[in-house]
Amino acid sequence: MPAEIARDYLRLERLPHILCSGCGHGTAMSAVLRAIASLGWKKDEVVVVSGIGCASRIPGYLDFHTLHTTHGRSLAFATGVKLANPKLKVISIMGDGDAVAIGGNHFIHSIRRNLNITTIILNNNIYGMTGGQYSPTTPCGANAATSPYGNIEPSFDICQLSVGCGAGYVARATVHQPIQAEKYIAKALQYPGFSVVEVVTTCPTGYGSRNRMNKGLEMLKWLKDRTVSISAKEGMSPEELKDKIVVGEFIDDATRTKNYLSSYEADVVPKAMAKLASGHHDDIDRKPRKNPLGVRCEIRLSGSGGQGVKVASKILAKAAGIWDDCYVTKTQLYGPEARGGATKADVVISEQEICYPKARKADILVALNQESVDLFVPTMKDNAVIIIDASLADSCPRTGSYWIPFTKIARQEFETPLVANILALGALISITGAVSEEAMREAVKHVLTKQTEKNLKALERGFALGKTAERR
Ligand SMILES: Cc1ncc(C[n+]2csc(CCOP(=O)(O)OP(=O)(O)O)c2C)c(N)n1
Ligand code: SF4
Repeated sequence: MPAEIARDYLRLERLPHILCSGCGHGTAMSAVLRAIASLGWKKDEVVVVSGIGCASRIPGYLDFHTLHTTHGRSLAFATGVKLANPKLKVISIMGDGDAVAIGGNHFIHSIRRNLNITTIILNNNIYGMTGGQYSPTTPCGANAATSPYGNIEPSFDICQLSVGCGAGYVARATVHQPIQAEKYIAKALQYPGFSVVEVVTTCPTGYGSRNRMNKGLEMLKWLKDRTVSISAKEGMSPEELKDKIVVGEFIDDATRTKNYLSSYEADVVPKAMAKLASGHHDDIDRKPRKNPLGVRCEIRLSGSGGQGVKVASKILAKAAGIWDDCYVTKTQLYGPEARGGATKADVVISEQEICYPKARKADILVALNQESVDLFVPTMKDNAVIIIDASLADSCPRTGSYWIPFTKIARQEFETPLVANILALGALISITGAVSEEAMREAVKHVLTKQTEKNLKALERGFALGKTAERR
């Protein structure tokens, strides 16, 4: 690769690379870089995405925006990037296992959507990184770690698969012909829809060593001997074509410009805007309860794991959605946070369809311990209603909060701290009116099928606490 391309486009500090001696992936990477350089693209406008595998390590060496994601999911991430910012030039580099085994479904459906993404598949006919298991492109009869007596499955033809799925630009080259690979990649990068370039490459470690080709050079010769061009293929019989690698452009159809984004702009956006303008946001005849806090009300419940934050959020969401007939979403933490420290659950209640399900800057915060006060109060709206368990917290950066000793009252009056969450819910409702009291009673009965009477009592007590709560 020319020195200036290496200097400009490689993360030199990441070298030496992890690829084995004789691995063809480096040759393929150089072809990608030369193709990008030939187009004069700025580094900041290029995003290279990969999954997992030796091929997928390549973006780590490239000085663009790069994403190293999960095995087979490269195109899911690439789709997200493209939808979020269609101006970016999105390239997905994958191995054959990544693209057409575990990621096969993503591959065919990405082709169907036809977003402007260039997919470069480094096909070494094997799972290289994990030790040479056979992949969907391992030739029938070839040896692999998982087919020591020869692979008995027929192999996928990635290019035929792509054409069959409707891709508009599909080409194949090998690392024995890197200039041809570069040319196809450059064309694919400029193609206005989903494009696929398969670069057949060498893996002396995982594939060659099991098939009498220990060295990269032997594998290159093997590629050379098996390669035929599309034009040469025409005059060949099926027997002559057996085990051959057909290289060339399988389709180059620039008329396939309709894609998910253009259809979304043309067909979905005008209809959605018209619906919004008409003020009619739903086909169902809903009559959501009017929320005193506004059309969209965001509530964050927080505390430590074990304080019943999630159960409380479930009750609140069900009350609003089922009995108050509102639109509602509930999201919560599931991670290690939920088992200790501060945990949270967000409930969004709205009179209209909810586009974004999490609290951005919540209107109401219930904080059942000091850690959640410290963490979440700074994230709240300026005039948010803040309700704090005064038994487990003693300071708050904002004045005007409601301080009620839920846990202490729960212990004293109900002989268990476990109803503190229900007391807090009751107080939240009588202070804010975010959900009707009737709806809350129904939701408590529905969710808490054990100790229902005790919990209903706690809810009523919570209503009363809210009515007399002090602010400080
Ligand atoms: C969900 C999941 N399953 C399996 C693996 C193990 N794994 C890592 S790489 C790989 C195969 C990679 O093969 P390929 O995509 O052909 O790339 P290569 O290494 O040959 O370049 C597998 C099975 C994983 N990381 N994640
Ligand atoms: S295992 Fe194969 S694909 Fe992976 S680096 Fe080594 S030669 Fe390349």
